Amino acid sequence: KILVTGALGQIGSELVTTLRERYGASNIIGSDIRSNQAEMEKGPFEVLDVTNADEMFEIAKKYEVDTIMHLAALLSAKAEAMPKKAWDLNMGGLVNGLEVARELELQFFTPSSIGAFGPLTPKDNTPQDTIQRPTTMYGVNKVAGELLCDYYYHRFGVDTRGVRYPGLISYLTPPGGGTTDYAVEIYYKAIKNKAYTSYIAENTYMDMMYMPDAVNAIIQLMEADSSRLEHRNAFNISAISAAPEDFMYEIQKHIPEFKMSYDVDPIRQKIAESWPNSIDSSAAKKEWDFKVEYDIAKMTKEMLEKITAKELKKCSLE
Ligand code: VAH
Repeated sequence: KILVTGALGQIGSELVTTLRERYGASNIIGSDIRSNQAEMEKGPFEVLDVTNADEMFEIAKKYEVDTIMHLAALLSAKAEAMPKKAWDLNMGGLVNGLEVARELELQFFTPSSIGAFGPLTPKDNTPQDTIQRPTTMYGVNKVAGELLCDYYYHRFGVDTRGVRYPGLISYLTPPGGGTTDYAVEIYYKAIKNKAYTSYIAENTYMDMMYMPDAVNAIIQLMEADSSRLEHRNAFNISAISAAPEDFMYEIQKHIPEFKMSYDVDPIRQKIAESWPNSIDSSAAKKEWDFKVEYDIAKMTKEMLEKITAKELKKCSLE
């Protein structure tokens, strides 16, 4: 049985759906800071503030879970706007989850991010093992989180595993407060307005991944044979290295009249420039057969189709 925190978030919502399909709805306990009627009808769901250790322990015990997938966190741009709150939630929630996993002997997953790298990190084909001196609160949280998860593995034997996610793109739940969110907004705006004004400058490369590949990576990693893992927290994984104009070209293949303009947000641009242009996923491929199904062309086709269908459904319901 798996407890997912942040189950209403960008990753959590698609992860819970996939886990319910794979392991049975009754074995997946969704949780988030707020309740959600629709979610509660699909399977077990609990309101959980991850900064409350006792609450998390009680829920894990009540459902006799054997795994925690901890996704509740503030993303990079929001964390930069409220750094102390980000520290309290991102680090407080993580250490609570690790303590519950230690006490109840649970397997534990939490994502890191390409945000765990900083300006001194080699930017192209960033290695699995390299310097990590991020200059954002989010990045500080992610590096500290990686070290904390490795500590709980080496010190207490907790089976902790993680991946460094690139920017994630999904049509189900939009991201909240990330730097890579432009890569999601652009699809919605392409359909709605046939135009998009990017807050990230052209020629700014970041790693990206379609959400189905991101969710499959968690399942692949968590089911991997532990004896094969030389690394644990956290594996570099990526699928696509792209700049805003790459999305424009792909979208124009489907919407030729699509227009792109730029109005750069200095805060998120600065964050983006401190991150890698492309990262090396070879350790994940070698140690747990990481693979991806979606490149930017296949992702774009599916995103436009799924969002169009979603918008049409919404209109018919109105
Ligand atoms: C963010 N989407 O923008 C997240 C992610 C690599 C980016 O960490 O903060």
